[in-house]
This record gives sequence, C-alpha cells and structure tokens, in this order.
Amino acid sequence: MFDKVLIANRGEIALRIHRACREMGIHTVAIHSTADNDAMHVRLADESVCIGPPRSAESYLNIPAIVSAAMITGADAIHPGYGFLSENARFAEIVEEHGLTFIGPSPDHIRMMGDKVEAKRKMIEVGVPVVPGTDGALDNIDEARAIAETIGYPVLIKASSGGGGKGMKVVESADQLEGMITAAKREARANFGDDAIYLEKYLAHPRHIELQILADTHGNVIHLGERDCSLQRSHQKVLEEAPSPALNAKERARIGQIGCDAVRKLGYRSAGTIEFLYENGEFYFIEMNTRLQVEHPVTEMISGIDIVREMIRVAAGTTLSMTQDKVALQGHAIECRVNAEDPATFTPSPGTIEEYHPPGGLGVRVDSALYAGYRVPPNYDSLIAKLIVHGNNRNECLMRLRRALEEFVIGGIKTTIPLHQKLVSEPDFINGDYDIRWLESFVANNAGKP
Ligand code: MV4
Repeated sequence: MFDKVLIANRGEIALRIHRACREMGIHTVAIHSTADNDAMHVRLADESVCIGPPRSAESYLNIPAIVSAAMITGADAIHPGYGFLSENARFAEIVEEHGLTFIGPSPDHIRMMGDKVEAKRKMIEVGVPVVPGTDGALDNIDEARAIAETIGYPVLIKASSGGGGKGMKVVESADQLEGMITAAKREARANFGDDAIYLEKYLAHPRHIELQILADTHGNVIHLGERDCSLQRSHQKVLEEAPSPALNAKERARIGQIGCDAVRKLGYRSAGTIEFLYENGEFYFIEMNTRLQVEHPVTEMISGIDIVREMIRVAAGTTLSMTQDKVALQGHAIECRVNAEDPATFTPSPGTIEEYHPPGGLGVRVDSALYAGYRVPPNYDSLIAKLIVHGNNRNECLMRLRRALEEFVIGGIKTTIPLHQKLVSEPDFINGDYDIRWLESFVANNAGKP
C-alpha cells in the first residue's frame, strides 16, 4: 500500500480524498494556489506545496509543478479528484513516466472515453445499447442525410471531443441539416481543435441515469447501482439521487450486468461511471466518465462502500474489498449541491463566510471545505458544499432532507440553499416525476419569487 498520496485538487473533494487516505494510514500532500493559502484542504493535509498563482492554468492544471511537488515530497501516488486534470490522459501518462501511480484508470482508457465517437464504438462492441445514429464520425453530408432520414428528425449533432453537453446542436428538419453540420464542424474545430462530429436520434424527454462501476486489476468488476442525475440546468447537476425513482430492481440488475460485462471486456480499472439516457423503459449509452464523480456520495450512502478507498486499493494492485453478491443497496440517498451563487440568477457570489452551521443528525452528511471566516475565492468552481441525506426509503430521505436544509446556515454570501428548499417541496419532485428538461422550467417559473 502507498505511504504517501498527493491530492491534485482543492475544496471538498480534496478533503474527501484526504479522509480516505487518513483512515488507511496513508500520509497526504496537499497542493494549492496562492488563492488557497488558507484553504481547509491545506490545513488538513500532512504536508502542502504551493504550486502557483490563482489562475487554474498556472496552478491546479500545471502538470510540471504538480509532478515536481510529488517528487519533492516523496509521494508514491497522485489522486486527481474530479475536474482539473482528472480526465487528462497525458497527465496520467506523465505521472506514470515519473514512477508515480495515477489513482484512476489507464491513460489509454481515459483517452478512449474522451473521444466520444471511439467510446460509442467500443461500447457497441462490448454489448452496450447506444442511441441510434452514425456509426463512427460523420464524413459526408449524403451519409448524414441518409442516416437522419432512417432514424427520423429531430436529430442531434455532437462533437466527438465535446461531452458534458458542449458542442451539441438539435436539427429539427432536413433543410437545416447541411448548414448546422457546417456550423458544428467549425465550432468543434475552434473549441476542441478537432472537427469530428457524429449524429444521434434526439431524445426529447429522457432521464439521465448513470451506473457506478468499480474494477480492479484482477478481473473483478462490480456495480453499485445507479444515480438519477436528471435535475440539471445549463449542464450543471443540481441534485442527484440513488436509486432512481424510475427504475425497478429488474431494470437495475439488467443495466448493472450489461455495464459490468462491458467494463470487464474493456479491461478497465478503478472507478468509472457509465452515463445513459433512459426513455420509455430503454437505456441508451451516451458517455463514460473515467473519474471519481461529484455525486459519488449518494452511492456510498446506499451501499456503505467507500469509493475513494476502493480506488486507492485498486491503484495499489489490491483486489476490491467485496464481490457483487456482498453489495446490498439499502434505502435512499439524495445530494443537494450547494453553490456560492445567487439562487435566482445563478451568478457567482464569492466572499467571506460570516456564519457556518452545517446540519447533523442521523443520515446526514456534509462534504465541504468551508469554515467560518473562510473567504470563497472567485477563481474556481462555485460548488462549496454537498448535503447528502440518507433514509430507509425515499419518503424518509425527503423528510430528513427538508429538515437538514432548514438547519443549514451559510452566512455572508448567497448560496443555492433556498433553491433546494423550494425544490424539495415541489409535487413533481416529491413524486419522482421529472426528466432532464424539468428543472429548467421549474427555475424559469420560480426565478425571483421568494
Ligand atoms: C442527448 C440528449 C438527447 N438526445 N443525446 C447532454 C450532456 C451530454 N452528456 C449528453 N447530453 C444530452 N445528450 C441525445 N441523443 C440530451 C442531452 C442533454 C442532457 C443529458 C443529460 C442531462 C441533462 C441534459 C440536458 C440537456 C441535454
């Protein structure tokens, strides 16, 4: 097992990784920018290294500085967390070239899933259902026309190097197709330096359901069920829950089996998430995330499994600590993402935390790097806390969540707590009756209302 791990991240996820390391008897190294001199992740770690100025490009994305920090402190391994360098295949490669261990999948698997056309092709190969569309990248307009006619309008143009909703265009009818392909290619080249695009049938009202996978280097693969992440706005997840209110045990077992078989065939290791759109009882693969995800705690709460610990074990060459038959998903969990933003306009609201009182009690977890007196810097993502609540069933979870949201005090800046308070009293949400479009209209109807 590792003696020392460098945590190449900041904020709540840096704390989350530190906690797993500490419980395993592993020393930790924090890295930080000058904007994070007083950050909690720096205070908690055994050692810290300042790696650059506030701008991410010069600090949390600065590969030479981060690898140097690992070498100087004698770290054995690097955990990238989410965002920043977590899905940068070149970073994973450089880490390994320096004799360090990257706590995550192989560079080849990161690269494979980063190329959305390649990812889809591989998933078809290993038996995963995908959204109907082009097989491979689109190379001429006649092919595009023929495929769009076959699958039927509307169709969606996606950039192969996009993902997470970047570079998507809905085409309503045949007369728009050529112009939109030309525009999509131009934008993809400008934004990603790669003009490869592909076409898919446009699903109008799906749910976003993702499967949590864990795999070791000894051929063991397990799944920890799904998360429903349909409540998003501008491709930012707002609230996630597990299990999905839309799935039954049979569908869960089926998609879990499909996902595990696929990942085993791909030879994938570490934690991974397979994203699906789910509509009319059918699953359609869209993307695979080769990292620890923000919303992993909802899965931890219903499975009792420490996903970060499993990632560290796998990276050290150990086996997963349980087999599929030992995985028992119990009860229900919901995560509310608390952002330093105006809850009506979503404009960032950095500044000093004057008061901080997180909720507690049975089944309540808060993952956050906040403390009273801390100044939220304006330079990074606005996620400042995750409130995760567990109950024996969805109704108990909801009652507990309402109570916890009432207790939560973050003073001095605006946060999205009031938005969550409204959301958890909304009949459609209470009934689990929502899809990926639902939150946008909820926000539009509630903007500015007290
Ligand atoms: C889609 C889709 C409808 N049809 N693909 C957005 C993020 C990226 N991961 C894929 N996305 C979508 N792909 C087809 N064929 C709708 C979306 C989408 C979406 C997906 C999940 C959660 C929220 C979303 C919001 C808008 C669009």
